[in-house]
Amino acid sequence: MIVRTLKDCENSERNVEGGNWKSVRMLLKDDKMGFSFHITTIRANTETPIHYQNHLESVYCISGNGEVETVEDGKVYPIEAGTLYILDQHDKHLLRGGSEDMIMACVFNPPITGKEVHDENGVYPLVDEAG
Ligand code: 9YT
Repeated sequence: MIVRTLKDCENSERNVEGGNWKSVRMLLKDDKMGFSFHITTIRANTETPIHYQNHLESVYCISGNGEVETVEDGKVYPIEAGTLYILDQHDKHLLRGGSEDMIMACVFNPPITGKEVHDENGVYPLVDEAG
């Protein structure tokens, strides 16, 4: 069994700063679980374009508020504590922090590798257009 605390992971290289967001990667590919698990903070009053072309992701809001827009149809979904959004179609989306930071629990299949994420397909619009 593996046991980790958020606090320990925050004080390690698992804690990654992304500008509009920060993410603590508590479980990664090398744990060989078939998924990865992240506690991500989406900062208030930000908008981040995301397109996970190679991964499925579920995102559960623990606290805070914001919204997610699916780019293809322009639909906007409010997010608050207790909301789960599920990117089952590799949906291109815009994630917006509201008046407060959002704390999210995120699961990826296949799992994220630390390396891959610095080169994350689609988090940056340029990468997305090139792809
Ligand atoms: C909300 C969301 O998509 N989180 C993804 C994880 C984060 N971008 C990371 O760990 O790189």
